[in-house]
Amino acid sequence: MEKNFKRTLITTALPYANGPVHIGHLAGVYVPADIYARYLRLQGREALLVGGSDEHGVPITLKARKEGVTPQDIVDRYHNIIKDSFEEFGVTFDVYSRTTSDIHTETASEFFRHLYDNGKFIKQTSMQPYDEQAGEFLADRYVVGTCPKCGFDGAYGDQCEKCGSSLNASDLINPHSALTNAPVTLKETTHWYLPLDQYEGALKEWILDGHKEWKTNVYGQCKSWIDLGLQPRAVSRDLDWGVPVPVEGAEGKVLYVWFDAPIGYISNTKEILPDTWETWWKNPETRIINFIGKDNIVFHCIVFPAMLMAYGDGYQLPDNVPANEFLNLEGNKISTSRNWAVWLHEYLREFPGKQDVLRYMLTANAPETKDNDFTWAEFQARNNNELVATLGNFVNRAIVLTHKYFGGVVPTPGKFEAVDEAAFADILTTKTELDECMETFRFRESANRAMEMARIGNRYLQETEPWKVAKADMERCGTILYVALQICADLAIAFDPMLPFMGAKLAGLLGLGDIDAAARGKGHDVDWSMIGRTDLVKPGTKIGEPELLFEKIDDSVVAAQLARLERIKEENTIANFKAEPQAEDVDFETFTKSDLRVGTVLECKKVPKADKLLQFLIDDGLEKRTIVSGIAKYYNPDELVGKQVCFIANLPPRKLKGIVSQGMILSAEDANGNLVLIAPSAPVAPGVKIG
Ligand code: B3M
Ligand code: ZN
Repeated sequence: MEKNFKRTLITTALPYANGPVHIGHLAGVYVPADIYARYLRLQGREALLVGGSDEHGVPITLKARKEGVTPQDIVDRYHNIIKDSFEEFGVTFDVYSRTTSDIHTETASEFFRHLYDNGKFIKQTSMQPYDEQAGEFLADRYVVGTCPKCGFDGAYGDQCEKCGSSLNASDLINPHSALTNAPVTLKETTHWYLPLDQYEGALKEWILDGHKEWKTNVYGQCKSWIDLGLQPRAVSRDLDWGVPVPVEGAEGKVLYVWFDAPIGYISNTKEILPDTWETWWKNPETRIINFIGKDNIVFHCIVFPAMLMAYGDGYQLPDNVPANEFLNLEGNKISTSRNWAVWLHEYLREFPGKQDVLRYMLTANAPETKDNDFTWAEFQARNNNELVATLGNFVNRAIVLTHKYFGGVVPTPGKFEAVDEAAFADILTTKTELDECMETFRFRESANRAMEMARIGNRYLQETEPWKVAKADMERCGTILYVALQICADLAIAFDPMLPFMGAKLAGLLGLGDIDAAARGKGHDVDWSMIGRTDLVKPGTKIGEPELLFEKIDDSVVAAQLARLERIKEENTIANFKAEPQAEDVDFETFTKSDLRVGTVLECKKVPKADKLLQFLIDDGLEKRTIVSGIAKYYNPDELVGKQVCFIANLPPRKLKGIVSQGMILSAEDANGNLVLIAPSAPVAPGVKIG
């Protein structure tokens, strides 16, 4: 399988610039891609990491309409937020551009025109969803309705975000317009189609026969698409936002966003390498890797490759498409529209200097083979138990002891003993495993292998006890610390792709040189192959002062994040609440017969053997009355004494658990399904009538 590639072009799915990026995007695409790029560059292998924002398509225009601004406003706002947050997060893009750039418009137009001129498209007229009220065709997400597969009533005309099925507008139950809510009608229109069926044989041979090494989730999806039989796919849309279809008679039509977006990888390469971009796209010695999420598999493995085959001219197909599954957040699907996410730009603000903690969490818990859950409790545990207690602790001990016994100068080692040789050998074995994981895109296990090196370090210090040896044999103590410092240097390099901020700090402390430059392909003080060497940190080097690499995260931090999510849940429930239809009218006279009053709580206690019931003694202005109410789960009885409540006074008394209840206290259900008492907004006299 391994060919002799000279360079690697790494692309990352272009996020829609209709919102900031969140942990789902990071775990699925950007963290693994950056790890891989840094890993290659640290080896001195040539790599290019290409990204950018996807600024066309219905996701953008829908958002613009919702806010009453132009699509350009939306993409300008989010492109900048996304770009800046990636940079601050340490993602080493060689280019991060956008699909509204001139060079992209030119490149995508030329691509279409080339296929058009070579007869690669078919032109078809068909009936398409249309909104009579708005006078517009309803492309993709402009049609909403009920998913035929899972019954979700907010499914889009191209996809159900609840169950992930890929759909056509005509599959939806009760399809209506996202613009006006009007029922969808059909109107005739003409589009260009890429006849995917003509590429079926070639795709089969390339993927099903030629790439059996691909991840099973990716290979499996490709196989089921191909087995179902490929159909021609429209590559244009009736929209006014996008790259105009560059042929005559196509007024009011733009390229389908999934036609232009992957060409963005090419345009963005051209943008930084105007003279040599073809080396990255058309040279068989270049290996192309597309990092994406699972919902983009068909576009990257079937549609875009068919476009490249249709274009010809030496365009290379990806060698691998290591798509990840989805990350959930605290048990629920991440959703931009429901604000159910941890947003990168907010994380950076709330956790300054803690980029590596999130990078580590998203790597160690990456959804590589199945959907995974991000929980704040695990975030805390991985930080406290792994980054602080295992990695940070080992490095700190080695550095502190070197300062304590050798004034912070790397000691000259004596002869290595068996335990020293064994530690070096263990590091080398672990490095081989780490390499294997990195090469096969198994970054979860890479994090585990790198952490294993810290465990090797901790075990080594535990076994050799330099703090005891120091009392009797300073030379041996020096050898032990020398070995420990070599392991620290191994950790700086081995972890750098995953934890680049820690890597740079530690490399600096140990005088290894500029590891970040090496990981960006802009210098080469440090090389991956140095891991495991016995002379990485030189004797006589003055190392930096001990400083903690990671800090403990308190329970209160987790609690604050969970409280924030609770609030979002409540906001969503309130926003999505569907009020019951109004009850039948009652005449005024009937209504005035009900006697609603305010009362003051004199006493309140739990009803024994009834976990739902509270027994109230109410001052109702006339006398005292007892009312039993089913709100024990939501209130502590002591808190209610002295409070005012509203109640229906003239219901016939009824017995509950042997207690005669004279009336009913009014309450309503809140967003969490808890009952809340209804009370006057300012104190009134007990017995005052409501009406
Ligand atoms: N913007 C879909 C997405 O963000 C799309 C990816 C384009 S990659 C060329 O999931
Ligand atoms: Zn569905």
